[in-house]
Amino acid sequence: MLIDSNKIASHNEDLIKSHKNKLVFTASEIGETENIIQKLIDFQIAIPSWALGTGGTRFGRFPGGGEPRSLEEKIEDVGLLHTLNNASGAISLHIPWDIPTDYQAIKNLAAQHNLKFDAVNSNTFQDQAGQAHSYKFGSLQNVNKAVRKQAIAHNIEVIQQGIALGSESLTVWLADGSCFPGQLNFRKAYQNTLESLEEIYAALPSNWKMYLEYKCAEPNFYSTTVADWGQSYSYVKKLGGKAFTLVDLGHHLPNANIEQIVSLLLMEEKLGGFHFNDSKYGDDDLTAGALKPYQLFLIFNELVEGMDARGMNHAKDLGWMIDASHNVKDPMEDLLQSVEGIMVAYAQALSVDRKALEIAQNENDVVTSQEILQNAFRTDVRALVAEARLRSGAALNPVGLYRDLAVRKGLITERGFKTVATGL
Ligand code: LRH
Ligand code: MN
Ligand code: MN
Repeated sequence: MLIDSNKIASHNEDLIKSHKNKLVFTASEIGETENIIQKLIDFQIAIPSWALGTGGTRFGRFPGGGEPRSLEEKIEDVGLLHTLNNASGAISLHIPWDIPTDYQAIKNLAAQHNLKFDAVNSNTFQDQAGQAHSYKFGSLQNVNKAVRKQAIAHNIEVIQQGIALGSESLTVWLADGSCFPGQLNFRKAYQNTLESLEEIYAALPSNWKMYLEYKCAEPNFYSTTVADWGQSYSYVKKLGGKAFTLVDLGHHLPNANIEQIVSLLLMEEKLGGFHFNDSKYGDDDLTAGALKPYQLFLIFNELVEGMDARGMNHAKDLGWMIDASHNVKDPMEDLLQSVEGIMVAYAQALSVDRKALEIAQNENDVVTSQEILQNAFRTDVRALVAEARLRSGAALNPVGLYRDLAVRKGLITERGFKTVATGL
């Protein structure tokens, strides 16, 4: 299924008048907006292949209709999102949930949809059919060398597949840890993990990055071998210049100050990228910006400040990825909402009066500092995000157009109602 550019044009025409009014008002509030709009046009967020089907929970799964049945159909779905918002120009694959067979054909298909391959993700948190050893007691940390070797070989194979697709980064997330005190010798688990990571790192091409994602708990509930940013940092620091920490917003202990973590990792040149999502309790994987939009804004505030201070390119120097999945929404609509939530937070952070903030901070003027940030957060910047879409040929209201065109209905007709995407 493809969305005709005429359909986007006529949708935009219907909305243009009210959009332009909002834009004029936003510009009158913010002042200089051209720079912000250009940065929004350049910004792209990778879509995780595993989010295109309805996510399950351990209590059940309720597949929606027309879910993608293959990697090709996942690419088509991301292509639809990118056509609607021109901000989802990449897909992140999870192997072996996604098994590329004909690499050239997959690359061609992605190129037809203007998509790049973002980080490839390895999976040593599940056993696969026909696998010699089980990951029940961990993968890279395992006390059994044969298990570690198998997990290392899998990661190296994922790198090879990524090379064949034109990806340039590997994300490693380990479920490794323990459920009970005494189960694990922490020091040996760390050593084994480090040695295993070193072998994987050695297989990285020179232009590649390795992202090491941390998570405080789940599926192990007593200890996690890469539990927090400090532990990830300790590994990536030892590994070398191509290894970075990946921040998944849902992987922290409650009330962690994620924006401060982000600022510190950036300063240490070890921030690799993000898995955006939102949560109330744990790794809830809810829509980005759905629950704590102020936190998301504060994270972007640190990113903009820190990246500008380092002369970094906002669009290219970090890995921007979503990692969300749900039981109750159409995944495509949900992903459009996540991208919008991220872009809004980014636009708000770009609109912060940095000079005034610096002066207020240097004068220890706490009230003014807070006013500056809250003023930016409370300014409605949605017209800037919409304008970025308009200028790049995408839809002013992506969710609205998705519904008007009955995209889901079309996918169900094409693929059938009872389809189940591979993934979580
Ligand atoms: C683990 C995680 C990690 C996995 C994905 C499916 O909770 O965030 O990024 O690869 O979920
Ligand atoms: Mn994640
Ligand atoms: Mn997660």
